[in-house]
Amino acid sequence: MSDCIFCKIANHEVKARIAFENDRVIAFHDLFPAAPVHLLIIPKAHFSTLNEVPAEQAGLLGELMTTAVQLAKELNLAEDGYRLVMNCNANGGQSVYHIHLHLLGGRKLTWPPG
Ligand code: DGP
Repeated sequence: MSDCIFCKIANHEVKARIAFENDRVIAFHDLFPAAPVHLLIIPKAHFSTLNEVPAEQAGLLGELMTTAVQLAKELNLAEDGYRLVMNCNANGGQSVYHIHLHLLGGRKLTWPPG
């Protein structure tokens, strides 16, 4: 998607603080962090929302999750805890239409979110 900011980050056309990358997934620091640690883990392939991800891509969704857990461990969030969130469409609070898993940690997070 030529006009997608997260595709541009995945293609290294737009700068981001990258925490992890492989052929399928890239993780980078959120520009507007909502917690002391706030990373976004995205697939390099473009899917606008979770609704567009076919069942055959369940493995890719799983890799977003396992990447987030690995990063949480590396950043010493695992023991105290952290939150993984994926927002979908307007009511879910999605603002960037390229799926992304938020990894939030480093402070006590309230529940439910607003
Ligand atoms: P969501 O509301 O779930 O769609 O979250 C989108 C997140 O993306 C939000 O926390 C801010 C972040 N974000 C938006 N634009 C950029 C950007 O250009 N770079 C980075 N690193 N993060 C961005």
